[in-house]
Amino acid sequence: MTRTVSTNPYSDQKPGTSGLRKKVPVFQQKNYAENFIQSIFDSLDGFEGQTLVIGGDGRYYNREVIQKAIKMAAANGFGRVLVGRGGILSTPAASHVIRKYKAFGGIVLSASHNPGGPTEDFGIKYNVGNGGPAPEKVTDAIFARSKTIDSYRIVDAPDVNLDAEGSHQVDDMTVTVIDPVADYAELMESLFDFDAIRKLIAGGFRVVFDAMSAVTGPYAKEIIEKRLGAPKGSVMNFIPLPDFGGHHPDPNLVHARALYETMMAPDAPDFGAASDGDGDRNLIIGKSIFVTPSDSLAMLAANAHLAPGYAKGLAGIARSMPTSGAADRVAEKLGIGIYETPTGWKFFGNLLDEGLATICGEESAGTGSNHVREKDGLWAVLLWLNILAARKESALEIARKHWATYGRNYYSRHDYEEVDSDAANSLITALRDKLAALPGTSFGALTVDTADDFSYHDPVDKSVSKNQGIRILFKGGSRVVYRLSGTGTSGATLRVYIERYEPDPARHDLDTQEALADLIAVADEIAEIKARTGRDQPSVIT
Ligand code: G16
Repeated sequence: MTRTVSTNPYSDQKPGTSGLRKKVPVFQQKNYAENFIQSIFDSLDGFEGQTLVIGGDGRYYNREVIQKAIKMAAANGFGRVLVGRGGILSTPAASHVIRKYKAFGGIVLSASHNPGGPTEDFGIKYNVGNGGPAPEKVTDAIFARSKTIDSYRIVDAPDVNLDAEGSHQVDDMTVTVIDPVADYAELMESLFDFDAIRKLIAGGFRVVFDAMSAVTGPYAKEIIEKRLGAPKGSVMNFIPLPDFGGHHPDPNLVHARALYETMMAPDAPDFGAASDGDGDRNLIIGKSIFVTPSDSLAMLAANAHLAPGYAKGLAGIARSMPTSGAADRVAEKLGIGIYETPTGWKFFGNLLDEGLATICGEESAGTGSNHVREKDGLWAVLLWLNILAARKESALEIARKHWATYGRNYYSRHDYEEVDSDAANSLITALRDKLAALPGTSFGALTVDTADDFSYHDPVDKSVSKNQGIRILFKGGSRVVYRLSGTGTSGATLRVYIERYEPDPARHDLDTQEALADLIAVADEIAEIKARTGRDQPSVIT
């Protein structure tokens, strides 16, 4: 039986870079999750009788919100819900399930790489029928609705048993609990040469994958150990835990330090990788080499034709604006399109749907392709393995040859986390005010060529997204980019992206921070980072 429950709106339900992310106690406030879910449904048209996919990364509060979402979907008129067993669906798997079963859309419960637990982060994101995150016009409508909502609809029904596959009736709606891994594993097998990877591994090539006690554990166990034959134990931390074992499930050099150290040791395995809370990010570390996400995008694009799923070549490459220009050089050589979008995977959706881009990537450890409409951590790992199997060279050799061919884009991101929001906002405002005066100004050997606040004109739907990051481009191709994170949940996070292009192979073995030292100093001088944030150094350097 459907109930209409009166509620009061909350003013802070504005989706960020990727859905609504808040601390668990915020989501536990009366009707907070219900309001947001009803605001999603109220912003959509035509889902009567259609399918909704629901799943999450298994973090604390996942199961509770899944039960609410199921009962609300029934009350709002969906015909069917597909939900992952245990409430689990990695973000890329959810995207695939939406596409495969022609669902109307999906609700993905995750705060990605942010920590989980009773006082940590939770998130709700809506994905549309192409399997990708809702575009801005939809998230804007959801936010607008959340500010005026006065009731939500829910059926009175017992909780669905999420732990066994099978179908149940909730009022007039069918709920099917599905295997969260099977469809995704089959998709991966259709894209990559599993025989070649199996042979590589059988020949003694050692792979280690850190699932960071997050959602990719079951996926990586099935694919890397079971289907590709890596020995038991190759997948570490494979049980998804509600608090990720107390760690940040963020695959970067800070939070995946142990993996990094393993890969730098003299007896290191051949290939190391990790993925994040919800399985869409990746970290790639070859024996003795960390491959930056920007370089990984360029190297994957340059070699993708070695995998069966991409043997016909790529239509184009897309990267977010702060991602380094390494991929641009590959696109140029291949004679294919390159697209520069704002941060946020949602901006790739139109390019993928229109067939303009095949592979996309972001500096924030996200890479993916037109196989789904989300970035995909395991996909990147498998494409690397396929390339390694085909080229019979190490990751280090592949990287060296790549730089020798295209030049090297030294690249680093400096994050200042939990900065006072007012200080961060005024830093950005002050930078914006300076932009017009910067071109022509010199800082030591560096002279500013152009400076702007990035605006994106979507070539497909013609929408315009303004204020997407401040770029300062220097003569010779170096640049500094500043933006505030749209995924943090406490204070503000200032991200500073620093890049320098080095064509000379004799200078491809420098330490990245040293290679960028002059730009790092200028980045501070122009934005007055230390003075305005009160921080002597970044919280995280990647
Ligand atoms: C989300 C988006 C990504 C984006 C990243 C960084 O990632 O899906 O497309 O690059 O945020 O966002 P920000 O710099 O605003 O923190 P995820 O993995 O958190 O979903």
